[in-house]
Amino acid sequence: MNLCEELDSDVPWDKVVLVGNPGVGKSTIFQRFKTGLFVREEELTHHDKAGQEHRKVWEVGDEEVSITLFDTAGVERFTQTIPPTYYRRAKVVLLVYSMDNNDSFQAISNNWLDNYASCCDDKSLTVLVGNKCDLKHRWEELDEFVPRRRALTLAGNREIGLDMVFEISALTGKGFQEMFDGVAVRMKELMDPKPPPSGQENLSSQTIQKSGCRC
Ligand SMILES: Nc1nc2c(ncn2[C@@H]2O[C@H](COP(=O)(O)OP(=O)(O)OP(=O)(O)O)[C@@H](O)[C@H]2O)c(=O)[nH]1
Ligand SMILES: [Mg+2]
Repeated sequence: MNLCEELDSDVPWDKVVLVGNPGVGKSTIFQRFKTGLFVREEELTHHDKAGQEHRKVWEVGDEEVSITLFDTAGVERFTQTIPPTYYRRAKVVLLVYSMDNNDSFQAISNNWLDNYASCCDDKSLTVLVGNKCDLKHRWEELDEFVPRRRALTLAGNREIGLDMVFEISALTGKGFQEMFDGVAVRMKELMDPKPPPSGQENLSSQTIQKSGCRC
């Protein structure tokens, strides 16, 4: 077994990673996935902040899909990057921005999208996640807010399926189930692809073919 294969054997086949600027809510999303609850920042232990993974069988309809979700250890706070090993062989990349923070949205196209492209699985799924949608009702009083149409435009420009654009709140749980349902269904398709009806393109399919290194 060469070094690459050896490293690969440690990577869960159902790997889903959370990526995005500091403070967008990655750890809060992770905690809701793990516990089903909103966990306040003050309640996070050192262990929680050290980067974690958690496996869960997600039920959608009568299907069961295994998901191992990864959270960063927060190095992006200091370096604006996440080490390639974090993305290694990921099946799904959840690109998270905070809906009340334009910079975090800009960083998706200026930084994160190009950061991981060559490092995850050959076929990986990119998902755009606008977190903190609970702040939407305060839109008028907030200095900035990222409207859904901007996320849809970005998705269109970067070959991300429009059905993989979600707005959620890790605080209230709004949109959370729908997002993981959508991801789970698509993961199932990735693992068990069905051919499109003859003569038809599978328009909903937005698997991005990656090339180059498998870091
Ligand atoms: N209003 C609101 N606040 C949220 C939501 N999700 C997270 N937060 C808050 O946003 C702050 C940052 O959340 P984290 O989960 O620590 O963000 P992170 O992306 O893990 O940040 P780093 O680990 O520093 O990269 C915390 O105070 C959270 O409680 C949400 O959906 N709505
Ligand atoms: Mg965090």
